[in-house]
Amino acid sequence: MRTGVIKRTALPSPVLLLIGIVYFALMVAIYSGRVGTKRETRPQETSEPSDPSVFQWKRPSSDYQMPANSTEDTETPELVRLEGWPTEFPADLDTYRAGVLNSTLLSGAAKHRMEIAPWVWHHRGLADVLEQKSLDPNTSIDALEEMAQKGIVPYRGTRARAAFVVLIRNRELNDFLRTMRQLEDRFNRRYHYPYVFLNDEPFTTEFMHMVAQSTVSNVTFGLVPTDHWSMPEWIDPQKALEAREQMRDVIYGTSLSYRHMCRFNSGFFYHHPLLADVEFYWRVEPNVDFYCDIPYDPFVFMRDNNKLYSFVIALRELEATIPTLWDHTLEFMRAENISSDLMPFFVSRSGEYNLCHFWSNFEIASLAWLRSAEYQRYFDYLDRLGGFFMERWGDAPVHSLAAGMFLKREQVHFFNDIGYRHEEFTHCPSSLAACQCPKNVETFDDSRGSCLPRWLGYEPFVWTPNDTVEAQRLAREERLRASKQPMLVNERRRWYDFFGRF
Ligand SMILES: Nc1nc2c(ncn2[C@@H]2O[C@H](COP(=O)(O)OP(=O)(O)O)[C@@H](O)[C@H]2O)c(=O)[nH]1
Ligand SMILES: [Mg+2]
Repeated sequence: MRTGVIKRTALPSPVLLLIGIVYFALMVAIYSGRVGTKRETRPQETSEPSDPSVFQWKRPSSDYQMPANSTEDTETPELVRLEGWPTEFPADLDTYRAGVLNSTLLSGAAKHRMEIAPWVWHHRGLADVLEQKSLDPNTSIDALEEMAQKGIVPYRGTRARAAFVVLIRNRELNDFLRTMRQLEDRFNRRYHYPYVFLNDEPFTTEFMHMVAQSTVSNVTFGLVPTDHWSMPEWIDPQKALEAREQMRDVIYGTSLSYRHMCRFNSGFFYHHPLLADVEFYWRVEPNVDFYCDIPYDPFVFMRDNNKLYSFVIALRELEATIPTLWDHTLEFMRAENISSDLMPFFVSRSGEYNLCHFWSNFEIASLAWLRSAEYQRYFDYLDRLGGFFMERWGDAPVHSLAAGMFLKREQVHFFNDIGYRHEEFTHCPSSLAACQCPKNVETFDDSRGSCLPRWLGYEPFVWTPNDTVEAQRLAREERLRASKQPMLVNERRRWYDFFGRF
């Protein structure tokens, strides 16, 4: 051994010096990207290891660990506070939250923001970082080179102020990652629109890391404010429980959380503080499929063509979930003197709601529309009636009937070219080369229960306040007659007639 050491140290010093210089020059060349492909491509902002202590003390502990064999590309994504949001909180977050909720100094949006702030986390995606750098002449070549190496498509258009909005539970992570992969591959890898994730419970670290790792777009994680996810004081919890018990045979009939979800999607999500700057949203659910390439920007399409609402699947609602929704909607239309050229799409000859609705698990729509005074009045009216809890009103028929009242036919768009599956219902235009429709799966378009043929053949004509009065008259007559409708519907209607309101 000793011999070897002596041999090495015995090399003539000019040779050592030369090797040193060559090695140094080679390393400089590699790291500055002039030689080979092994360049350090991660930008300064994300190459700094995040400080796990900053992150972990503020959230419930999780036993999740990033995989031990994490490579440079799968390093723990950095989660940071959103700009302009509070950054420091007391250690006891439950007490903090209760304090905010009890505060009489705060109200509305400011209160929601304060309440959820400790659970709001943001990950700045690499696409955003590099896009920013590519705009600066000093860094643009490096940024574009890095994008090319990492397969990040540079975006040079004018994006809409838009985001994907995902209401989701932690346990649905894997189902969402599948969906997200498809959404990225089919569309967002070229556009890098941000994602906003919402949950009635805090997101786990695992959820946030895995999601942030699965896209180069920006992602933000939030919490639903308490008063957007609780029973209002005018609902009697005991009566609501009994109502749920009565709906045992209806899908999600006994679920309280499902009702919170439907009410949140009907009347609150568009007020969430994380969506304050967003103009168009694309609602995405876990475990849905996207089958077609989307080579254009649907948000920009909506914006530039004055579209306010869109769908891919339209079908009939289960009547047992909305026994009195139509009666109340007619009442609202009468009170508001509504005329509309879209409402006839939703009404049968006998003046009844034909149960058609746009399936809201896919939705690209305008938040400004949902925030409009008229939409809000409709939601508030429905909410006071209690049907989100006493029946099981879904956000889909609520959005659809609102569209029927407040939108024109041409403001609603059918995205025929977006191949999509939710549960067992699929819309996939096999005629489009950009689509990979699954074998042996029928597109729902022409099936029984689909409202698409009606939509395609619908020629707008104006629904007037007189039509509302006539529909109410017909509804009263119909109810006096022995009805063939499901028992639950009749029972509910009797209940409604008896109590007037819940
Ligand atoms: N955070 C949270 N999300 C929910 C809850 N219930 C439903 N969701 C989400 O709301 C959406 C609709 O729920 P889903 O179970 O798919 O209902 P369906 O599409 O009507 O069958 C999905 O994105 C779910 O992840 C809940 O209790 N908490
Ligand atoms: Mg679903």
